[in-house]
Amino acid sequence: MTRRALITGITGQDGSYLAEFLLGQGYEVIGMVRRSSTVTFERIAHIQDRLTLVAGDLLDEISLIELLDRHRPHEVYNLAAQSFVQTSFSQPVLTGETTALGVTRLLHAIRIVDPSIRFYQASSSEMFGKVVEVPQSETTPLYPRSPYGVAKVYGHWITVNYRESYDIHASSGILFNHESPRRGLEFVTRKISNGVARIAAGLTDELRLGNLDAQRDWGFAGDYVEAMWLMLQQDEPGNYVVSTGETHSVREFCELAFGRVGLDWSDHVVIDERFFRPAEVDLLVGDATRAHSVLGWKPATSFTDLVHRMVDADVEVVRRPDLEPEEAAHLAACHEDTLLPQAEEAGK
Ligand code: NAP
Ligand code: F7E
Repeated sequence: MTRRALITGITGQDGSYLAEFLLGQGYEVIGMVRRSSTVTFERIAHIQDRLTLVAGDLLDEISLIELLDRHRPHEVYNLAAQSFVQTSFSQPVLTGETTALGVTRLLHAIRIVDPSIRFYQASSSEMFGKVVEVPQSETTPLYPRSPYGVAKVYGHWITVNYRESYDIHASSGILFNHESPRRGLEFVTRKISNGVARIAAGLTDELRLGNLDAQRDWGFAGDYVEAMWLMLQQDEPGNYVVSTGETHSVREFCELAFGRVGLDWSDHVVIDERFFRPAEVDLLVGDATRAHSVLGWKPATSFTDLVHRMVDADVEVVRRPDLEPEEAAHLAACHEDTLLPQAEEAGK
């Protein structure tokens, strides 16, 4: 029997890698997409003819019940969220509605339609926030530092609650930062790789960043989606940290990324107060021992390979013959600025 999986957030970075992975495992993949005035299928265009895309929104309970009832998936991967920490400070209510309450809406739809559906919740290392121990594992107390982190704590605990209350096979993957050439342009890794490519092409000379001291445990998104699937193949649901176990600063990311094209980061990076956050997460590093021992999962991509892969891909994008480099650069710059809460005041 062909297994069917529903992915919410299929148009996002992780959704596209997970869809590829599940198709490779022989799944029928259903992707939930929300209505927008422009097409948002860039990341899944290459596999779109193998997917069933259906309309739905985490803000609308009825749409969730109806699509589960119509498509009867065996597994649901809830990747949809307002996922940008900076935006969660300026849109805390929307972030709570989507990233927190959206999880309850989906879990409850599963409970009504078919409680045997297996459920994956995309939890986050942002839940550890102001960390109380190093490294962070499944038992580390949570101390979120942003409305996004708080919303993810809610999503994590409601997943545990539906597991314990209604016997739903609901797992929570506590994933540390994972990146790729498909990462949104507003996240720091892609902002750096894209900036490096634009500077190397002579389109601009500077890259404006915030806190260079922040340290993250950065892995490759393509490696991490396999861990999501493995969680739903276990006899018992559970919580799992997924991470590399290494931490690096934003400054180190810059050094490697600029170095890849023979440039010195300190000649180009400009510190801009607008990119600092009201409350920062200073240091994240995960202990994925449980994922190693129970799931047999290990990351395959090193930090250096990840940085090089992202820079190489952006150098290629900037060179793309079908998109004028100026147009690509302009689009990237506009995108960044519209996400800043202070953009209007700054006249951007
Ligand atoms: P992403 O690229 O920002 O993708 C988010 C997805 O959610 C997009 O497909 C977006 O659709 C969709 N979405 C947003 N609001 C929605 C709504 N109201 N209803 C339905 N869909 C909605 O995020 P990602 O990096 O792939 O991350 C996937 C998940 O993992 C997220 O839940 C994120 O919070 C979590 N996570 C990510 C990381 C990481 O480092 N990447 C780490 C830990 C946890 P549109 O395309 O229409 O905007
Ligand atoms: O910031 C610092 C910033 O926006 C990383 C999401 O996927 O991972 C992601 O959240 C660090 C922060 O990711 C800039 O202050 C410096 O300390 O790339 P980011 P994030 O906030 O860690 C977690 C696990 C998720 O769950 C989230 O969904 O970099 N930083 N200068 C900057 N960050 C940005 N975005 N832009 C800067 O100019």
